[in-house]
Amino acid sequence: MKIKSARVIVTCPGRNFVTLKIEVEGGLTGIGDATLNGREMAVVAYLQEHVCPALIGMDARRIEDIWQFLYRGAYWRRGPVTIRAIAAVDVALWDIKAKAAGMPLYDLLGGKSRDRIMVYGHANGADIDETVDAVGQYIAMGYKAIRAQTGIPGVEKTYGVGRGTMFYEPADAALPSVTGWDTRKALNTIPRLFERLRDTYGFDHHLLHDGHHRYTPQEAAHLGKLLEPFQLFWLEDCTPAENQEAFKLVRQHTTTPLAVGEVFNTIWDCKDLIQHQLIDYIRTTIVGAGGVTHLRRIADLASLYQVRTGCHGATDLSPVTMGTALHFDSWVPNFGIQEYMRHTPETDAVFPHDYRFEDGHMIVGETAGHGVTIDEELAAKYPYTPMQLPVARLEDGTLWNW
Ligand code: EZ4
Ligand code: CO
Repeated sequence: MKIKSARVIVTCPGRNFVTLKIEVEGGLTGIGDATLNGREMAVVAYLQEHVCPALIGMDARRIEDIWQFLYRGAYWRRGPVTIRAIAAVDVALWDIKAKAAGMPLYDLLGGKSRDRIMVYGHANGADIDETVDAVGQYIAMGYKAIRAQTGIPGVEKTYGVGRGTMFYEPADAALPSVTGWDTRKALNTIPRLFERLRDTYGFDHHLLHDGHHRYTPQEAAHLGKLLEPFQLFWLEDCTPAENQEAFKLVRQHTTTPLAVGEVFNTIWDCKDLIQHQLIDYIRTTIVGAGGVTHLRRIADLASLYQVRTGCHGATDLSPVTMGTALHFDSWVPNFGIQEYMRHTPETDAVFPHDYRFEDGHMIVGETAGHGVTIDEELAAKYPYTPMQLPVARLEDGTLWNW
């Protein structure tokens, strides 16, 4: 089963997506997501210049060997650009293998461990009142788990607050826009938000919050402690994890469950966090961690320490990543939850798929492969549009973590 062609497709149905399409002799095709929000064309060049030419003639059945060839063979290991290019190849090859076997991908992985996938949606508002209303709307839509982010008085364009409630897109301008941050004001607001949410809706739903790397370890520990009475499902990215040891300080002060990993690339980024039981959920997903082949390795390590999965699922992960993640989620024994931000109707039309939302859960499709395709004619109608993520600055102008 020799690889005949490998092509990159860039499309912008409201936001940019990079997709790799691989065709093998005999005509089977598979696709993989290679989108890196705000840095899309770096992955396009990496694939077109350095990866696609080397794939031609390789045996598409040898997924593990091709993974090792692209990872070890590059000599320059890791990094978000490299790992997304590898993920795209890996997912396209799993798609082809599953199609050739006539099976949905989850069956190739070992079969389903569950019938449906619990997801969490994103509720947000300009202030606490609006956010409380937004959470109510998600409960009405059937969600069992909801992430809540609110505007913070005195903070310009707080992270996580959309300009409309449906389709929040942080990458909003050709050059990075400037947003604000103030930890004192956040610590004054976020616990009050969750107090209101529990007073209003009780304790039946899972509530989540994303700190988006803004707090120091001590501040994160303090926030975790303040949030304990409201029993969060998790507090995400409470502090940057480049120094994995930073989580020791947070962990020893709070029982609020901790999640991290949407910016991690490989098992090495989460090794200490998992081994020392400093986290409860690992957030890496298919496109961010080298595809099915490598994410499976991370999940197996995590399972030794009762750490569960919580795959990243923001709108900058294309429907190809969502579909593949749902197959992974169906199989993985130590599943925790799946993030689900709805894509726009334009994006859904460019990427026809067989998964669906029902009663707070996603239902994985039964089509052979990962169940997501691309309508190339439609994709061509939405040319690449430069968009970058914002930056964050403190009130005195200091650049902070966005
Ligand atoms: O800001 O994926 O938990 N979800 C998130 C996301 C990230 C975006 C960045 O591209 O933090 O919304
Ligand atoms: Co996040």
